Amino acid sequence: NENATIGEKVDYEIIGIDPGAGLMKATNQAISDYELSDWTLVEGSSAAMTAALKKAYDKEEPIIVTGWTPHWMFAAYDLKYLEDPKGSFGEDENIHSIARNGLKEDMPEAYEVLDNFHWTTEDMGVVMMDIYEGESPEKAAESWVKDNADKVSEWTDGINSVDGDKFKIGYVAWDSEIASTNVIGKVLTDLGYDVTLSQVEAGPMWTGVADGSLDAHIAGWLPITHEDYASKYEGQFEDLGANLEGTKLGLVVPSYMDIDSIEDLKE
Ligand code: PBE
Repeated sequence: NENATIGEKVDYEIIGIDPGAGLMKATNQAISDYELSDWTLVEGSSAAMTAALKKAYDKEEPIIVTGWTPHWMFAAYDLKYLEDPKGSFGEDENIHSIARNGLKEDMPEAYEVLDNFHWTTEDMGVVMMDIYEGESPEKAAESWVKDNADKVSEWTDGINSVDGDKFKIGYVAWDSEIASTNVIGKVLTDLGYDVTLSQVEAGPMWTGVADGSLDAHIAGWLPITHEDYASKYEGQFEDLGANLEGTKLGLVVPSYMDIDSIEDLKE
């Protein structure tokens, strides 16, 4: 129906991701800020969200998803963020590396690598596109590490190898974090660690580092998106600072849709 409102066209649904994601909290904030009480935020996963996006996009149907940058979907599809004049999704922020307390003393080599780890959205994009195009995360990370030996050596220069020490990194199955965690996993493996990449939900990822069952994660979106988790465990982890700058969160739609702002969802 040509005259249907955007809400009617998409059944008043915003396609979300995993409930523990900060992006879901921000979207609920937007629903409240923009008085979108008729709308439902659908819980699922990153993979389900991108599958729904692909399905709609291929048929040029309307869809509204929760999205973030860096993400391969902006390279794969022609998409736009809806303007957010009320600022529900906050400002640009950074992704931080988060170590458990005591890591510096127990495993100074790994600690140092994590402390040095820093790359760009373009770097992460290369790994993400590789995975999107069908490469396994391990192989995509391996290729990036091989092709970027200079960058990697800036993280590892002067750091001694170790002999099979166990190292456990937590991560959530967000496309951006699948890419980053596999790269760091490969770098630590090359340094001699026996690395486990442990896939968990966002809450358990922060809890695990706080209680020491995880050695680290490199998926701390701060200061806004993971603010609740960071303040809950204040003092129970060490923030090693940003590993990537220039992120963004918001509601994302295909460019062929005739709306520009979250305010347009009100009609
Ligand atoms: N995300 C987007 C994380 C950080 C921002 C899905 C990668 C989250 O929402 O918690």
